Amino acid sequence: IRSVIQYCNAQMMDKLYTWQGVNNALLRDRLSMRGAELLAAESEKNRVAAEADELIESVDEDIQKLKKQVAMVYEKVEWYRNKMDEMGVSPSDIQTLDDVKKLPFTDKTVLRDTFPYGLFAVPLDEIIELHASSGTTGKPIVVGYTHRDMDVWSDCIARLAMMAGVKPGDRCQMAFGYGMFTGGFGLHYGLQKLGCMMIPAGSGNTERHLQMINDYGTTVLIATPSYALHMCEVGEKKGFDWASSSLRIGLFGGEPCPPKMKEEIERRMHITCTDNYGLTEVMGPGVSGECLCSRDMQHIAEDHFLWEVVNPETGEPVPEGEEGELVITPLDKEGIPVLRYRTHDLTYVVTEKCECGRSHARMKKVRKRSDEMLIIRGTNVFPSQVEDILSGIKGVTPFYRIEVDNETGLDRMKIKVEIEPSALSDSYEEMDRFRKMIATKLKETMLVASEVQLIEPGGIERSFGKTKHVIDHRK
Ligand code: DLL
Repeated sequence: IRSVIQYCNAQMMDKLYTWQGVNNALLRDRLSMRGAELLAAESEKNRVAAEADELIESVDEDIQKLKKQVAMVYEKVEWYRNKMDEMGVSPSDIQTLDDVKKLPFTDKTVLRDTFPYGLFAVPLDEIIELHASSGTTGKPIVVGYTHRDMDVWSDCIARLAMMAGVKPGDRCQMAFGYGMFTGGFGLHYGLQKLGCMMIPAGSGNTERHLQMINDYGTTVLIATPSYALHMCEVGEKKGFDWASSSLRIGLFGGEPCPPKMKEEIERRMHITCTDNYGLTEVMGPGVSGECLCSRDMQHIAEDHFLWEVVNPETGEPVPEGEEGELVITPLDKEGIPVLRYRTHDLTYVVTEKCECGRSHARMKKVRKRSDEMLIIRGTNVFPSQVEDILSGIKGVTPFYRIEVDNETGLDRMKIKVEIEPSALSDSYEEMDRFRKMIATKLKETMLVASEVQLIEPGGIERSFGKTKHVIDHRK
């Protein structure tokens, strides 16, 4: 009996040990899983903490820059000093980035009223270059750059070029004009700083541009998107072989580049292109640029520009991600340091980190301006709406023109739509049906009738620079 009991005990102990073993193993496993989780959580915590530190550091740097900038502007620019005194704001009121809201807005009229040098903050012998923007009416707007401004500008351009994949040694052919326009020289200096070879062809003479691409082995083209599209057309007519040309990248900007237009240029030229944004009053190109991850957005150079998005009517901030007017304060401009410049460009901004790894906030590419809105018989119409509708219609080219008048006492909108050769027909009825179909589509979205006129292929004038889509005879 004793030995049976001993045998049973031994069996039970074995089982017990086995269970304990299994339990311990499970426990150990669980603990190690938990350990791994904890480790992962710890490293995530460290990553988030490092990102937060980086953010705090960059915000801190921006605050210091803003404080310094406002103090300098107050001291050196009479217009701002008077304006801030009038508003009861002093530089010491600026302690956080949010305090920027206390500062006065600046718009084109201020630059016009103080033309030419009224807003300059340094003696003219410290200015090494002038640029100007003609605008649509009245006096031009002139801006001046110091040595340091030119340095910062070149850095911003080199940055946007690298975002597009441009590298030192690339051969960059300039199709912007080298005049007072900021596009030509701005990109020229920045690309040289990056170590690229500049081919300063300048604007116009498309056939010569095509010849130069082949002769010099151009790898990067700098142009407005509409001119790039024109180059496609001319190239195709002349039998230029885009597919085997040396061209790899397009750096575009200066005017809206709708996604479909960009896709079309990329497809026809066999290149990758980015669309880059900027404006003369705050620097020129280089304010924001597109990376290759989020193709419809542009990273703002936040270390040099403080951005706000405001309701264009009230000037009040709108929540993140909501469309409004972009307002920019350059943080380290010396020559002409404007505060809270109202761009009139409508966009929204997101601050979440981009897949490309860059942490600078991204603005949605600008498609419309608040001052470009047409009011036709009480209905608001943006040219970008017309563009979007036309881009969805087969047989229509991206070239169009809107003409508005009030000759009869009633607003009239005529939309000239250029068609592709494939859409041409000998039958009047067929062409008229096509025209009416376009007019119906436009009316369905814009809620206002327009007269559509079909224009033969190539019939709408091409521009070497920015394309003017609207002629408003009422102004
Ligand atoms: O166009 C600066 C520039 C030159 C940017 C070349 C990029 C490349 P402005 O002549 O002063 O300066 O015109 C500025 O053009 O307020 C926008 O309305 C429009 N704009 C500029 N770039 C873009 C873009 C230069 N990428 C005005 N997308 C701005 C949409 C743009 N609009």
